Amino acid sequence: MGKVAFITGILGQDGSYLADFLLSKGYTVYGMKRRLSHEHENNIKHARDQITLVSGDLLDHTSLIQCIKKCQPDEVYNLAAQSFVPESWAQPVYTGDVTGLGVLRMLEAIKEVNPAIRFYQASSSEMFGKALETPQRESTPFYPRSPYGVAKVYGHYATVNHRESYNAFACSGILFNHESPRRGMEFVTRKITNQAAKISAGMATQLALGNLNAKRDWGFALDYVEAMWMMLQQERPDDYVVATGQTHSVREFVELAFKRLGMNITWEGEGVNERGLVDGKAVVIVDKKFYRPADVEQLVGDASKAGAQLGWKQRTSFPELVNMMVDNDVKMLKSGGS
Ligand code: NDP
Ligand code: GDR
Repeated sequence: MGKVAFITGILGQDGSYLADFLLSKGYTVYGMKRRLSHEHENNIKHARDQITLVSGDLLDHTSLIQCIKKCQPDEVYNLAAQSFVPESWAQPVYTGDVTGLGVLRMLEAIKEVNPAIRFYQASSSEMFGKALETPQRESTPFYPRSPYGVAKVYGHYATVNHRESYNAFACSGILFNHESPRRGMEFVTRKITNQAAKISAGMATQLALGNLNAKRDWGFALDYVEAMWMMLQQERPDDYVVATGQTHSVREFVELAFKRLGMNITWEGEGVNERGLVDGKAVVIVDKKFYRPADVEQLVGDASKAGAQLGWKQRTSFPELVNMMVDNDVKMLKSGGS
């Protein structure tokens, strides 16, 4: 008999790729979906008939118990979160409740219904924040810089604590930024590729961004969901960093995206006055409103533990990722999407 997986956050970027990956491994896949005023099942529409959606919310402990009872999973992947960092300053308590306490609610639901279930927690490089060493590894101390990062640290330690207190098979995957054509439009990579595609098609004239100097370790989401699965197939539960080991600035991402569209950017000015020019016209501008109260300036991960113990490796390079996202947005615009 194939295994059963229950994925929270299945309609998001990672949840949808993980569902594809687990279906290809013969899993029965259940996903949790909260009640929203608008349906948005775009990311899973190609596999919709193979996935069973159940109703629940990380804010509602009872709903989690009911979900676990209904699906009887072998593995739970907790990918749901309020995951957009800037929103966590606008809604700090809500973010703490969903992204932090929500993890504990799920762990407690599993303990109550079936403690043998294997659990994956979607932890984040944002926990390293103002990084205390470079590159960041499993032993690097945390220094979160946003209410989101603080909530993820809570979720991480709740996971570790259930492992140490109750012998739970609970793993925390500390994943660095990973992107894809399914990335939400508000995150910087997708915002860039989508707007660049529009500019190239004559449907927009400018791209407004915040901190161009921020550097991230960007990988491809499909490569990363494999690491989540690998963690739950080990003999013993543990925590792992998943990253590419390379870091690039937002500015570099912009340059590559426009280059893919045949536009070469040159830069002039500094800080909020910096502009990216194509043929003398400012196509990239800086807008203060996209600056954060406290930013994470640079992240770069050391995934050697995941490489040595899980056999995980990155398959998609940074330029391949940028090109894939740009090409997808060009195609989407041509077919009438936005
Ligand atoms: P997305 O924002 O694309 O997906 C998050 C999902 O969580 C959404 O489908 C959302 O549902 C769901 N969700 C939000 N609030 C609740 C709630 N109260 N109850 C139930 N579901 C809820 O995130 P990603 O796929 O990019 O990331 C997956 C996880 O990994 C997140 O926890 C994120 O914080 C973490 N992470 C992501 C990284 C990345 O680079 N992508 C890196 C490191 C960690 P709805 O569709 O209804 O809004
Ligand atoms: P991040 O991703 O905060 O790292 O969190 P995001 O793409 O939002 O920002 C990355 C960096 O780009 C800078 N930036 C901008 N960001 C956005 N969103 N919009 C802009 O216009 C803009 N201009 C510059 C930001 O200042 C930042 O430094 C993501 C999420 O997926 C989290 O859930 C996850 O935990 C981490 O990655 C790892």
